Parts: sequence; structure tokens; C-alpha cells
Amino acid sequence: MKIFWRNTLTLAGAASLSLGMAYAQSPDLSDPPAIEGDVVGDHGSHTLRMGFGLSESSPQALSSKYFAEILEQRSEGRISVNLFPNSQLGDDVQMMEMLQTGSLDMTYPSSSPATTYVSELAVFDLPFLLPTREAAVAVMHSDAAQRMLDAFEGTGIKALTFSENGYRQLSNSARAVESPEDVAGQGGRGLSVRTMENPVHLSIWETLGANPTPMAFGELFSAMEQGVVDGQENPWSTILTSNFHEVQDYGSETRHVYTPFIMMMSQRTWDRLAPEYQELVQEAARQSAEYEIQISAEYDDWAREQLEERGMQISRLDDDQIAAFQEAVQPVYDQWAPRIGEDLIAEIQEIVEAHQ
Ligand code: TF8
Repeated sequence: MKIFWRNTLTLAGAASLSLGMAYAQSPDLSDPPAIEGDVVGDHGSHTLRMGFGLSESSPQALSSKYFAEILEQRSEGRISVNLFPNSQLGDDVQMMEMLQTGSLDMTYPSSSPATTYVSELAVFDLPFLLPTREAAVAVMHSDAAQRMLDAFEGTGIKALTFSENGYRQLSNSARAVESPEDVAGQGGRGLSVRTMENPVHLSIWETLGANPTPMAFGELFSAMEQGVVDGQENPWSTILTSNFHEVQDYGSETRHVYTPFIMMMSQRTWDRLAPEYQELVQEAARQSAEYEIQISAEYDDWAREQLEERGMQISRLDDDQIAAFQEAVQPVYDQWAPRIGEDLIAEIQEIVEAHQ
């Protein structure tokens, strides 16, 4: 059974090629669980196109491959998935719009640009809301999270499941950053920081004295290379697998936001599937999301070490330094909590408390 990266090699080739070319050794990631479950009978044949933003070696891509394998095996080849990595079909916003028109079957964006469809998702953009991965995973599995997935009803998008993009870290090409003052700089020379297209993220960096610029992920590398922006913020695994270390000298372990991914299908595609295949797709999405969370956690520390080996100067922040950032961004809560929903925030914070 072959899963083909369109216009590149087979997955195995692409993954080993990209890892071989980019890294001396890839992280010793756990293999996906063996595919179990009954074969689902013949309910027609479907070839799905799934686009996403990150590279073939990212946890997002590896879990998408596993998702495709589950579908292919349990449908006896009647459901196949062509994977389009590296933002080659567009950025998160464009691919979500393609789901709405039915010109793309699936995509896997961050929750942040999806707040235009479901505003409650902005709760995930509140800084320092989810202090541990255990708490973050519990929130993604909560009733509140399921309500957010269900709230896509009527948008033309079927939201299947959350998984982990991860803890966001600041990188930049100008200076080491260990405090909010380092972000703001002297005499108003705040860092120019690219953010996702999300108003809460803009607020975070404005509040810290930076000059934030919302920008599609696919434009980011060249913007940093040309000095259009000083920096950006993403998990270490994204910074590594997107080769940002080639244009970013400094990293800061801020862990300022935990961003989920959302695996999505076009409602038109979903409606064409027999109920038995809909159930299979939902189950495969859940299983691949569990796998993605696991390997994203395994990738995180390894990616930071790889970045340091490639010359990135990474500032690890102590509790007092993190506390200074938390205090500096408190106005973001004051501004956004009423708009996101105090009750929802309280519900999430209750889950966090229970998983401290
Ligand atoms: C960002 C996001 C992206 C992901 C990816 C494109 O900074 O974290 O890296 O949504 O799927 O735009």
C-alpha cells in the first residue's frame, strides 16, 4: 500500500529523504499503533485530497499519513488519501475556504485562524492558559472542546478532532530575549514579530511592546530571510522542520500559548460518505490525533536540541522570567475574556486545575 506525497516521493522516501537531508538523525519517534478494527464493507470508492502546512517530517504530516493508512486498510483500499504537505495548496485560511467550496476534501490548520468560524476557539490563544501538556490534552478531550468542534455546523466544514501543534516559542534575528523589556527594546524599537491571523495573538505582542504583523505561514520564511520581520513564534518542531534556524539566531523558551490543530473535512465530502464510512473517518481521526499528540511531545525537546546544535542561541526562561511575561500580558485577558466568554474560560481553568 503506498501513500504518495503529490509531486514528491512516496512518503517513506520523502520522510527519510527530508529527514536524511535535514537532520543527522531523526527523533526516535514511537511507531503508530497497529491498525486494528474490522474492515468496513463496500460503500463506494473515495479518493480524498488532504492539504496541510508543515513539512513531510513534521508530526502533523506523520499523523496524517497514519490517518490515511487506517482509512486505506479498513476500507480495503476503497478510501485513499493523497497528502499535500508544505502549504503547497495554500495556507490555513485558504485551505479552510477550499473545504467550504468543496475544492479540497481535508485540511489540518491551527485553531487560531479558525476563530473566524468559531469564536470560542480563541480561548486557546489566551497566553499561559494551559501550563502543562496534560492539562492541554484534557481540555482538547473535554465537553467544551467537543462543543467547539460541533459549532462548525453550518460553515461547510466538518471539524473532526483536535491534536497538538504545541507550545509556541519566540524566535528572532535581532537579539536574545529573556524579558518583556527585551521584546519592547530601547526607545520603542520593539521586535517586529509575525503572528498568525488571529486578533488575540496580535494583542499579545502589542501588549509586550512588539510590532506584530499577521501573515500566512507560507510567506514567513522569506519574510524573515528578507528582514521584513525580525521574528515569529511556533513550537520548536515547526521551527526545525521549516528550517527557520537558517534565518533566526535567537530562540526564547516562552511557551506563551499552547495551540491545537483541528483535523477538518469538507462538509460536502462528509455528506457523500455512507454512515459506516463517516464513523470510520471519525475513528481514524481520533486515533491519528492521539498518535500525533504523542510524537509531537517526543519531537519537542529533541527539536530544541537540534536547533542549538545548528547554532540557534536558545534562552531557557526560569520561573521568575516566565512570571514576568505572564504579568506583562495580563491586559490581554482583561481585554479578551469578556469577548471569549468568562464562563468558558472558567470551565477551561477548572479542567486545568484538576490536572495540575
Ligand atoms: C502558524 C501555525 C502553522 C500551522 C501549520 C501551517 O504559525 O502554527 O505553523 O498552522 O499547519 O501559522
